[in-house]
Amino acid sequence: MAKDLKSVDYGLEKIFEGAQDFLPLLGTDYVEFYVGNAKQAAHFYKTAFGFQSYAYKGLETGSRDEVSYVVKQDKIRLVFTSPLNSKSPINDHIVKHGDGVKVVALWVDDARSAYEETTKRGAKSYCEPFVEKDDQGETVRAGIYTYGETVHMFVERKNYEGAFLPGYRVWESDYNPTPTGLKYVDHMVGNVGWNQMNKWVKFYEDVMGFVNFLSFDDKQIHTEYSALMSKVMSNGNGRIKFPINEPAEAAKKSQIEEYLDFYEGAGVQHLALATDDIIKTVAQLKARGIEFLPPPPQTYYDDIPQRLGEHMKVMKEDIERLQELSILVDADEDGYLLQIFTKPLQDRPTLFFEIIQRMGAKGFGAGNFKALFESIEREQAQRGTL
Ligand code: TYF
Ligand code: FE
Repeated sequence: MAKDLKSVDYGLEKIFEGAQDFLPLLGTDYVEFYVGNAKQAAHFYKTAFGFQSYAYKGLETGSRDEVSYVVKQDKIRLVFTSPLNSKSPINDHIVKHGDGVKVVALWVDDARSAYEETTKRGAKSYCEPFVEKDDQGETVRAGIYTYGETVHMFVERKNYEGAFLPGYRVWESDYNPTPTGLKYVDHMVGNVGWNQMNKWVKFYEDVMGFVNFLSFDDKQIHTEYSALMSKVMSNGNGRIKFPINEPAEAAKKSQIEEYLDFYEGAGVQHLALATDDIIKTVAQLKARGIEFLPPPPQTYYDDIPQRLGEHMKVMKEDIERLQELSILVDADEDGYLLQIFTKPLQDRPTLFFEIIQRMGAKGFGAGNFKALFESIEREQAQRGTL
């Protein structure tokens, strides 16, 4: 099964010349969530997002302290992990943060080298390289901390043929709802505390060899009420993109601050999942009960031709259909993109998903920020946290 995770052409190869090559990354390997009830979480992500049963470990496989369900859709693998008793340290994570992302795992050819190169540049160790084996071969993993209690695991699977990782068995299930067209993780965003953004930008530069290829300051990212700053970090081949947000001072509470309050610290704010037919994907997700931010006002859709300029000529999607589904559209010099954001996916207003379709554009939808943040604020107001 390791075989189908071959490199994908993201159209970004080698554009980040300033990046360093001491940490070659092949792609996102998996994203692991610590949740209160992994069985139910996996069911939700299968039912609502069309993920497929993939791998499992728990009491039946000899895992006495924790249970993990792995689901998959094209290149995307999500792991939902829960503790099986009160002694597991996973409990502390859930008590503090609620359900959330613990591990952003990165696929490498050499996990020992990834660990050495990053720890010698100052990364805080989460776990030293360890080998896991079964009759399908062996994997090597190692982990370092990033912002908050979030971890990057380096996953080396070149000598492994099995399902997911040793210790897991294939999860056979008769229940596998139709996929919704989600293909790969486009980017993953971290929210960090006040004035912490540049510290984490430096971490990704110095420790991981990434480059800062886009920045948005509070003059660009603000509404009447709130503000934030964001810098996008990318590895050299462009497959791993991590925007980092921090709150900025404004009239009312920033959405980043709301996140930090409820997550009780820094953490993953959103996963952007790519599709190549956003209209179909979003229609499916809505039919399955996923809630998205409500559409921006009519003027937003009236302004699309002006915002898209040249790209309007090649845009295939019907604006009325986009509006019906509350999909946003923006363009940059390379092309246009379509995007939409779910409401928070758990009880605390913390993690959400973005669905994105890139039609050449390499940006993050800066032209949508104002309309998007105003939508988020209408939700915040309903929660009494604006
Ligand atoms: O990843 C991005 O930059 C876009 C826009 O709190 C965005 O998806 C930025 C900040 C934010 C929500 C969305
Ligand atoms: Fe995003």
